[in-house]
This record gives sequence, structure tokens and C-alpha cells, in this order.
Amino acid sequence: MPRALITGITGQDGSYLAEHLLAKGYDVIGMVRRTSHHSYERIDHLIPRVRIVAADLLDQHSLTMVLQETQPDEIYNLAAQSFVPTSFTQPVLTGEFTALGVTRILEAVRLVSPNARFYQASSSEMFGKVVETPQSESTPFYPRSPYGVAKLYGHWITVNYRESYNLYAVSGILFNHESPRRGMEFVTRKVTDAAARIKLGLATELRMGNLDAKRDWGFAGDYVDAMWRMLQAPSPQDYVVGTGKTHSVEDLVRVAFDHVGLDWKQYVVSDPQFYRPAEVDLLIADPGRINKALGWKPSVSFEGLVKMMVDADLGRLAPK
Ligand code: NAP
Ligand code: G4F
Repeated sequence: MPRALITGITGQDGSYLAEHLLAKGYDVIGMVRRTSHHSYERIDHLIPRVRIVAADLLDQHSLTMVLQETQPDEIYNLAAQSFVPTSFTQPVLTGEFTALGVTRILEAVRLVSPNARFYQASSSEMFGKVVETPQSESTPFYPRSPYGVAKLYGHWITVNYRESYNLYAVSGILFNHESPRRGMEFVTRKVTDAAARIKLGLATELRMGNLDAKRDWGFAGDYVDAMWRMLQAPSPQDYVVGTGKTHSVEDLVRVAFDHVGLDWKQYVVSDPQFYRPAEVDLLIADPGRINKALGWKPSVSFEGLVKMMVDADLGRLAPK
């Protein structure tokens, strides 16, 4: 039975990846950081099928000890400070988690588990102010936030450890992926939750930032399969993962409100607090490499994704 260690198992992707690997017969170990209360809402249903171990991206010794104790065959490094606006208000902490945290775990891999296969959760935010459209593995990077800059460090240190120490280490450059388990502050979930609340009479308006920004949005359940495929390939390579289609935030709002039979223009209010110091205007993936080399394709359309999320929020919020 292959053994996998997932950092960030309590997050959106960690929960889907744990389900995916359990279904494939893996022994799954999830790394969590110590908090005063458990944040296991996304993985409650998987316990005790996954083993939980404690460590922190800030603490080198704890990462080394986890690898020594668990001896995984595959390591998925999903843990990070992942919210772009927080990276503007907490840029140093974001760098510690999202940039240097990658070096810490790679150091542990190099010293303790050099034969393990390593996946780094890189991001389309690294393309930022895009210099080419669509964006592929060869597109130059131009990050636009401390988060994007930190992810770029994590990306290059992964490439560097692969080339320097011959590790099987890959970087998946994933475009935005969403689900009913998405954190509430990200735009998709904020919108689907608000559409459901307004429909049910629990809210009266939705305060938003830039409606013109465009993203390549897919379903998180599809993207964890791409992560797994990358670690099964005969040789380590980096891949862009996205749908190849882009939509504006306004499209997102329209589809969500249409789905509950409401006119979005009557409820959406522009609020300066949700605009960013620097914006990423347009992201759209060229997923040609992963399509061809690993046979990966997305299974959920943009409209299907938004409706799935609205329906899940309606189901959660409706009176029982
Ligand atoms: P998420 O829901 O924000 O989950 C982040 C995870 O990291 C949580 O489990 C969190 O634990 C953990 N974490 C944060 N700081 C930590 C620390 N110091 N030590 C240990 N664990 C820590 O993120 P996601 O959407 O699942 O994304 C997974 C990864 O993919 C992230 O690295 C993200 O940056 C990257 N990514 C995401 C997308 C996307 O569209 N979702 C696209 C490209 C790349 P707590 O529960 O304790 O907070
Ligand atoms: O949902 P978002 O906060 O995601 P963003 O910034 O694209 O980052 C996400 O995707 C990245 C992959 O490209 C990940 F690496 C990262 O970890 C994260 O998962 O915002 C999407 C867009 C932005 O252009 C933002 O300005 O929506 C716009 N937006 C407009 N109004 C808003 C809002 N975003 C949020 N969060 N809240 C608003 O009210």
C-alpha cells in the first residue's frame, strides 16, 4: 500500500486529495498545525481513515520528524497562506509560510526521504500581469502580490532541489479551482453563499470588488487528480492545470444569481475595501501539456461549477 503525506489536509484541496488517495488504496497521513481548536470540518468524515500528525511550516524540526516517523512514498505540499488580500496585509508571514515553508519541507525531504516523490502547489498567480495569453509552462512570470511572489519562490526552489539533488520534485501550476468546500472569503464561495442567503431572505446585498477581473475557474475535485497524475509520471516535470476557458467575476455573479432566479444588479454593491493594491486582470490556461502527457481533462464546466456551489449553499442554509 503506497503511503502519502498531505500538508494542508484541512484545506479545500487537502480534503479532496485525501478522498482521492484513499479511493486508490493509499495509506494517507495528514499534517496539521497545532491550534486551540480543531479545524477538521472538511475532513471529519475521513477520520479515522486518515492518520493525523502535527507539524508546522514554520518549524524545520517538526517537518523533519514527521518525515522520519511516517516515511511517505509521496508528499503533497498543499499548506500555505493562500488568500491574496491577506498577503498584502501580512506579507512577511505569507513569505514565511508560502515561500520559505517550501524550502523547509524540501530540506527535510532531501535529508530524510530523498526517494519520496514531492508535489509543490504552485499557482497561476505567478503569471500575474500576464505577458502572454494563454499561459503555459513556458510563459514568463510577473507576480502581482506578495502571495504571487512567495509562490514564485516556492516554484523555483522546487525546480532547484530537483536539479541540484536529483529529487523527484514537481510543481503544479494550478489555475483557480473551487468547490462547495472553498473558503468563504474567496470570490466564488462569497458569491454563491450570498446568492443563497439573499434567495432565502437571510441577506439583502452583496458587497464586491473588481467585477472585471477574469479567471480560469475549474472544480477542485478534478485538480487533485492532476496532482496525483503528476507524481505517477515516469520523470518529474512541471505542468499547468486549468480549463482553457476564462470568465469575469461579473459572469460568476450573473450565473449564480440567475440560478436562484434573481437579477444580480439589484443586490450587488461596489465596495472599495475589496479592491486590491495591484490586480491580476486576466488568467487563462493552456493545459496542452497535461492533456497530452498525462491524459488529464476537467470534467465540470464553469456554469456547472457555479450551480453546484449555489445548490450546496442553499442546502446548507435552508431551514431544516
Ligand atoms: P486552503 O483551503 O487555504 O488550505 C491551506 C492549508 O494550509 C490549510 O490546511 C491550512 O491549515 C494549512 N496551513 C496554513 N499555514 C500552515 C502552517 N504554517 N503550517 C501547516 N499548515 C498550514 O488552500 P487550498 O485552496 O486548499 O489550496 C491548496 C494549495 O494550493 C495552497 O498552497 C494554495 O496556495 C495552492 N493553490 C490553490 C489554488 C486554488 O485555486 N485553490 C490555485 C493554485 C494554487 P489550517 O486549516 O490550520 O488553516
Ligand atoms: O477568489 P479570489 O480571492 O482568488 P485569487 O486572488 O484569484 O486567488 C486564488 O486563486 C489563485 C490561483 O490563481 C490561488 F493561487 C490563490 O491561492 C487563490 O486560491 O479572487 C478572484 C478575483 C480577483 O481578481 C479579485 O479582485 O475576484 C476579484 N474579486 C472581486 N470582488 C474579489 C471580490 N475577490 C474576493 N476574494 N472578494 C471580493 O469581494
